[in-house]
Amino acid sequence: ELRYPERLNAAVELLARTAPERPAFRTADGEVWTYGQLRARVDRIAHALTSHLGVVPGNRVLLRGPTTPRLAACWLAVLKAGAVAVTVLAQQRAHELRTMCEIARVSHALCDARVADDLVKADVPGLRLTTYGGDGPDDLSRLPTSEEPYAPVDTAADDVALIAFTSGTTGRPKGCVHFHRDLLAIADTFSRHVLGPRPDDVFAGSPPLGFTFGLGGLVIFPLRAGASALLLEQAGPRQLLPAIAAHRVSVLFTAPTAYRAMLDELDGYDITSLRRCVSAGENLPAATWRAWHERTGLRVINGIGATELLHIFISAADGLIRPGTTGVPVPGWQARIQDADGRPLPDGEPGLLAVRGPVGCRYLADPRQRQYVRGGWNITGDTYVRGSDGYFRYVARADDMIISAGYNIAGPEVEDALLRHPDVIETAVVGRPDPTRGQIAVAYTVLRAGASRDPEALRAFLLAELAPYKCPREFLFVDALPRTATGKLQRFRLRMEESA
Ligand code: 3SK
Repeated sequence: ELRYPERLNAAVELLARTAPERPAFRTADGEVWTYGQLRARVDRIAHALTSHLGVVPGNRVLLRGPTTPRLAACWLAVLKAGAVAVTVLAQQRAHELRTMCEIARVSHALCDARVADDLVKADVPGLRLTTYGGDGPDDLSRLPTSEEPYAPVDTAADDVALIAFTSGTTGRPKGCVHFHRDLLAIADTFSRHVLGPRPDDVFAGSPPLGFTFGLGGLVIFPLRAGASALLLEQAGPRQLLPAIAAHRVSVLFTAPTAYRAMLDELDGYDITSLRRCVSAGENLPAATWRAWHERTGLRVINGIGATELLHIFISAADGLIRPGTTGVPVPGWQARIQDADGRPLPDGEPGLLAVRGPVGCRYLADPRQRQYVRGGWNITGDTYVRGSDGYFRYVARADDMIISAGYNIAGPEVEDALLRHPDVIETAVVGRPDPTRGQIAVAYTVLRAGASRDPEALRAFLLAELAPYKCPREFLFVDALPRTATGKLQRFRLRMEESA
């Protein structure tokens, strides 16, 4: 069981232990911030927040910008000042920002000067907006501050430190409230027991800091381990490979689609520095795991996490990995499969994934809390099955099951099979209402450039891989699939097209 002192400030904990000359953050163009420099910058920002901007403990401070050391320093300063960081994505637009500011009752914002326009346009009543990295009169760099060490606010372990938003794949955003101790708990469970970071590790990856997958993987885990992180403003598959090679990245956090896309670009890059590859955000198809392993010799650590629970709670590493499964509950977490009434189901039967552990879901003033937390378990909305070996295998999001002529078809299983076809880059299989069968399966597919758009070839391929009832009745070829700003597939958009 994790035990933390009653008084705890997560930023102090993350910054205090590492020697000042050690590197903390790096950038693509070679800038290095040591722990000593990071501490000094955090303290300067914290002074400006409290003495000049009037931030007091408990105030909610919106943070928005591309992934940079400055953004990470602002996040740490907000926590050190006892305020609450409200993290959003740089891609979110004025209307979404206004909604999130209203939900979280944001009083102040620190925003990268390059993306401040949307926040200005959001016109949030009473919001005190300060930019960073710019040269306007309201930029942090212009505010009076102090070079003295900042005396951190003596927060309680269960004072609120973070409000992270999730819209899932649809719907009004939900603000998830997390405590100071939660921020350390994710490092002391998944990172410590599954990842096993070392002080000389260099972390990097694609998820932004406004997504808790990125906040954990690129700030909390490296700092907790005294390691460093390469913070990339552009972190698509095309930028990741040269960055890994140039900066000798050893721990990579990205999503299944990026692993698949990087496979096509690997030639010419030395990625032998990598020792850990983490995949989350979406289910990792076994075909992608195998292809990456064959080409690189690396065994991807698959994981399922949620903004509600901050980070990954089921996973496995090294020899414990079983491709095609997500893994087992991370030490400190429990998981089970249950039916819609909360009754546990036997191994081998698919049902709702229920988890509990050191971090729990607390939506800010949202009735959907009652659906997510039931009988002390967090119900993530995923359908899983647990094997007799205790491994959890993803079936589908609970609403991604297609029921066709009485057969249950899990879209992700068909997608996994399609991804084994050499011409398929990405695919999503969804249900279309059908007068005789209830629903039929339809496959939206992105093919490699130059591949022929031949539905019969895909059908013949699938019939050799799957039971015939699982084979989509229709194949549609598209240039891209709809995704959220954090890269999650938006099946509901395809379903809407299908029922229109
Ligand atoms: O939403 C997710 O899929 C996720 C995965 C890993 C860690 C954190 C999150 C939110």
